[in-house]
Amino acid sequence: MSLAESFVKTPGWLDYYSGPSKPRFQLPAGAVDAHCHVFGPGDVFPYAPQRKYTPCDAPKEALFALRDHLGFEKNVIVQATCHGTDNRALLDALKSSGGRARGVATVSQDVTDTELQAMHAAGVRGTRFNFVRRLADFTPPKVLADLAARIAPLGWHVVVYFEAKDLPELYDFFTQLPTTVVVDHMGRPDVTQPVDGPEFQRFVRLLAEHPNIWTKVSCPERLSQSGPPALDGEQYAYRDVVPFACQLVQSFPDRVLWGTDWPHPNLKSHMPDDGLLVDYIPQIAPTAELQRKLLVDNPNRLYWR
Ligand code: 0GY
Repeated sequence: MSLAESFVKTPGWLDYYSGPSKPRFQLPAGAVDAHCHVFGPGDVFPYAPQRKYTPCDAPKEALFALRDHLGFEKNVIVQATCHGTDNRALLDALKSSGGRARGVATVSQDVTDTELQAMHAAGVRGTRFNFVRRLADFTPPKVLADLAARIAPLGWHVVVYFEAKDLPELYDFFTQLPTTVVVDHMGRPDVTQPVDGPEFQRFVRLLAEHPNIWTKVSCPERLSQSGPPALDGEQYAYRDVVPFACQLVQSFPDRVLWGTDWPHPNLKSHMPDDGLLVDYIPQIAPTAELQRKLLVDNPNRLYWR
């Protein structure tokens, strides 16, 4: 039996949308998809034994084809938990991108300085700390703080992923990190709560009081409760998420990033049409200036300087 046959997708797994539409929104020149992943292929880059899910393969060729179809110039590829701390699929994608991809790796405390330098040479510019319990096992904060201190001299930043309900206990840890900190998916707010309510305003305060903290205003398809989904030509998808992202884009225009999150791991209800996801962007960044900052200036400053 080949390795490929030994990976069986998690039951109920939704594969990425095939044949996405061409966006109506024309991305500005130099736009970066600043949050996406590669998965496998499993027979070349096996999934990690400690993974919490087994995805469909989503190789670099498919990611780069989507980049070109949607009109992005570049990608920031984020190590997904299904590959654990084995960054080979990520590094391979970076090396084949012709300089058009940068990466965010996941590293353990055993990583050597030589390995960190090799990752930097391949295009890695950050490491990700994952606090979402369904995705990753607990790592003691001291271990993470030590890692942050080691990557800081490389000019890397820390990407953090957590659920809004866990922010109070993580707040002090985040604010003491010595690097730029990028929060995935707006800190995953509960969008049935008011945008000016205490939960989301805690997150707004985190950014307002800490100029080194950025956020990705991505993943409406994951956060939305009432849709409508980015399917069937819908031009105003995920309306319930728009006020949350709008507030962040308006308040912190120089510290926001956007990405497709392709191939959208672990979605349960539907798989978005990535072309329509791009059409969501003008709802949250309504002017050309905000769009340029979100899609071009900010990611280039963080990843290609
Ligand atoms: C995302 C979100 C998810 C998964 C991962 O690394 C991952 O496995 O990030 C999720 O399941 O919410 O950003 O892709």
